[in-house]
Amino acid sequence: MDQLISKIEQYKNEIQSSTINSKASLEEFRIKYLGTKGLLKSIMGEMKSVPVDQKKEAGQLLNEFKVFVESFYESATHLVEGEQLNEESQLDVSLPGHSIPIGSRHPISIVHNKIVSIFQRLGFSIAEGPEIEDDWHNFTALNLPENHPARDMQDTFYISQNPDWLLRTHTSSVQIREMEKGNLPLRIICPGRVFRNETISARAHCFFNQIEGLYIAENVSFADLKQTLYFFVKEMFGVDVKVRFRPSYFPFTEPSAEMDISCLICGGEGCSVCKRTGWVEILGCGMVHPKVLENCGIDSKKYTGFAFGMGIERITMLTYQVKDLRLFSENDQRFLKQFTQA
Ligand code: 2U9
Repeated sequence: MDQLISKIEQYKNEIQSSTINSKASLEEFRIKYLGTKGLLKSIMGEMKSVPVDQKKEAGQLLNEFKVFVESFYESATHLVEGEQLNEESQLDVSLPGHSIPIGSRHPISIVHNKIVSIFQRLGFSIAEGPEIEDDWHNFTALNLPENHPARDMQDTFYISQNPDWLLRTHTSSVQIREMEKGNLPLRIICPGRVFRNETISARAHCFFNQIEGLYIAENVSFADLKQTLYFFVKEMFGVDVKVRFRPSYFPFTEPSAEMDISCLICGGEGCSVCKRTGWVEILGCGMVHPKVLENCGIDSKKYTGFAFGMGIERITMLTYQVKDLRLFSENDQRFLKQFTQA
């Protein structure tokens, strides 16, 4: 009996100090203690040689030992299976996390944001309006004569259900809507997408983005227009860039002008971008035509105003030397990821 007790103690110590950390060592343990030729079976066999008066006590000890071995095996199995699971899912909580790739801003958005923030600093607020317009807001109110080529089906997308509806050809229509509200003085910029019925090429597209500006108050002069645009050019392109105005014609402004800046590529020396002239055109502008003011119910004797308009794609192409306008709407990652917010 004493021999049996000391054997059980010895096995218990052995089991407690054993390390089971793999499927192989778990199986080794099972065979050694719980297998058909295992130690549990053989120690149970020793009951035969225990004297009758001690059989009860020996039976209890052996049963306890059996429960001990089996529960040890069970816990070891859970442990090994848990580790196996971690290995399979390759979960290592000490590793640094996966970085989530962040996109980059579209070049048109970068330039748009920069232009908008410059005019906001001058006190202009943003106004928006519908992309589907009526003839009045897009053409008639802007003093575009009945026979003007812009009204032609060749140049404008009309909505087939209603001959009065069209896709706006400029954001001037938004400014007409703001002027009609009658809250003067008015100082707004209108960024937005506009549509023209053009054959798509490297230089033309059927839609593009514009920013137009409008300032209406008492005593607004052409000098105010020039100073506003000088400030814009210095902030946008830097203090060394030169500016010139050329007389022009638009039905909605009188007098009208186009503004050039010295070429950003060659600095005015002459290159392929400026077609060897040293100058590139960036916007059109002028004093709002009195007829346009009157069309919106504004007294043109009391109020005057200036307006300007520019294409964002054109400015973006000049800034980043993009040679093909189509790249802006093709969503090619190789093109888009090159632009960083300056
Ligand atoms: C109102 C009155 C006048 C906005 C103006 C231009 C000149 C101009 C073009 C630049 C390139 C359009 O994107 S583009 O093709 N724009 O040259 N825009 S004056 O004049 C207005 C606007 C609204 C009520």
